[in-house]
Amino acid sequence: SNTNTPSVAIKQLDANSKNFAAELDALLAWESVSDHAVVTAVDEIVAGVRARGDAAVVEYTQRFDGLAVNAMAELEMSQAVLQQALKDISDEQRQALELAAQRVRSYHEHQKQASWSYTEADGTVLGQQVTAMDRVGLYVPGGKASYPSSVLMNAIPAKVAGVGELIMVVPTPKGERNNMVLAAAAIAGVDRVFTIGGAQAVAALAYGTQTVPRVDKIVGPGNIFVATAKRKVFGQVGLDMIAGPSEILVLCDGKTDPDWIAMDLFSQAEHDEDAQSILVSEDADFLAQVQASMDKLLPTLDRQDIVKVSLRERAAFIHVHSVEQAAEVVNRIAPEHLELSIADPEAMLPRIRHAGAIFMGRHTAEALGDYCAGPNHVLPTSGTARFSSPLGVYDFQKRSSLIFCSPEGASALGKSASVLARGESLTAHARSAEYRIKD
Ligand code: HSO
Ligand code: ZN
Repeated sequence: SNTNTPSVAIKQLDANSKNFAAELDALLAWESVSDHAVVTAVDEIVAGVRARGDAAVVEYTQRFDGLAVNAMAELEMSQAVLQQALKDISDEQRQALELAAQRVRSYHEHQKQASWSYTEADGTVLGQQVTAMDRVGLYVPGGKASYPSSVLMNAIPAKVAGVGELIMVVPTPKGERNNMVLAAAAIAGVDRVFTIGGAQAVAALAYGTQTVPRVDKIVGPGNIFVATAKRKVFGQVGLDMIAGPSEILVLCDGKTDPDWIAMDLFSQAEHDEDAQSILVSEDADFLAQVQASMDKLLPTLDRQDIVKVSLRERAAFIHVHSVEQAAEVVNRIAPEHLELSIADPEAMLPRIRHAGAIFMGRHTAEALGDYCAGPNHVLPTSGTARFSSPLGVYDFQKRSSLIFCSPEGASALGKSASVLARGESLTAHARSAEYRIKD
C-alpha cells in the first residue's frame, strides 16, 4: 500500500516495563490442539491396522490418499525408483543435496558415543556397551511441508549411529511424488520406502503388518493425525519429541544490516502461521529500522499470507537495557533457534543456557543451519530447550550396562547385597548372593 502505516506492526515489548514478565508469558503461550474428533478417528485407524494389517493400510490409503492398489506390495517403492528420482532432479539440486548430506554426516560422526569400561582392584569389570537400534521408521509428510532437508536431518544420524534398517513412509496423495524427497532418501541411504502416511503409517510401523516390518523407533514430523497416532502408540515404540511451531530469536547489537535481520525473521515466519519470530536489541532506533525493512520487503515475499499472520499473531520486538537483561530474556524464552548477530558472540556464549541451536555472528543465518551447515535442524521447540537437545546420533543409540564380577569381587559384594536383601525381606536374593561368598 502507499500509506505510511506499516503493513505489519510488530508487537513492542520493553524489558524494563513492570508488566514485562506477564507480557512475555502471554507472547509465549502456546497450546497444541487436541481435537476429540481426531483422537476418535485415530483410535479407530490404529486398531484397524493392528487387527487387520496390510488390508487395513491399503483401505485407509485408498480412502485418505485416493490411491487404489490391489496389494500392500504395490505401496512399496523400489530402490530403482529412488535412483531414478536422483537422475530426474537437476545437477544443481543433486549437488546441493550431496553437499548437505556430506556435511551433516561429518558433523554427526562427532556425536557417536563409544562403549567404555574400567577394572577395579579385585578384577571386577564395570562398563557400558553402546549399540544401535535394529530398525527405525522415518515419517515424511506429503504435500507442501515435505522437506528433503528434513529427510537428510532425520535419516543421516540414524545411519551414522549404525541403525540396521531404516524404513521411510511418505504419503503420495493421488500418486503425487516429490522427487527431491526421494532423491534425499537415496542419498541418505534409506533402506525401504512405503508410500503410506497418516495414522495408518504410524500404526503400521509401530505394530508391523505382513509387509511393513515393525520398527523400534519412529522419528519425523507430521500433521495432527500423525502426532495423535504417535501419542497412541507411546510405549509400544520409541518416539522423538512432538514438535511445536518453529521459532527464532535474533539478538542484535544494532550493527547488522536491518534488511538481513528482517529476512531472518521472515525465514522463520514463512514456515507457518504459528511460527514465532522475536528480535531483541538494546538499540531502539535499530528496532525501528528493522520494522521499516520489514515493511519494505514484505510485499516482495512469496509466502506473504503466511508471514503476515505469523508476524501479526506471534512476532515481537523486545527492547532490553543491558547484556544481562538480554541473556535473561533469551534464557526465559529458550528459543529453538538463537541468532547472536553481535560483534563478539563468543563472549555472549557463557551467558546462554537454553537454546536449541546457536547461530554465532552476523554472517550465520539460520537458513544455513536449516540446510547445510552440518548440525541438525530438528530442534527442541516451545521452550523445551530447557530440558532437551537437538536430534542426534545418540537418539538412535542405546546403552547396556556391563558387570563382570571376579570371584573376589562377588564374594565382597555378596556380603552387602545379602544385608540389603534381608532388609527388603527378599531372602532368595540374599541366598543367591551368599552362595558366592567365599569364607
Ligand atoms: N527451520 C525448520 C527447518 C527447515 N527449514 C526445513 C527449511 N526447511 C525447523 O527448524
Ligand atoms: Zn527453516
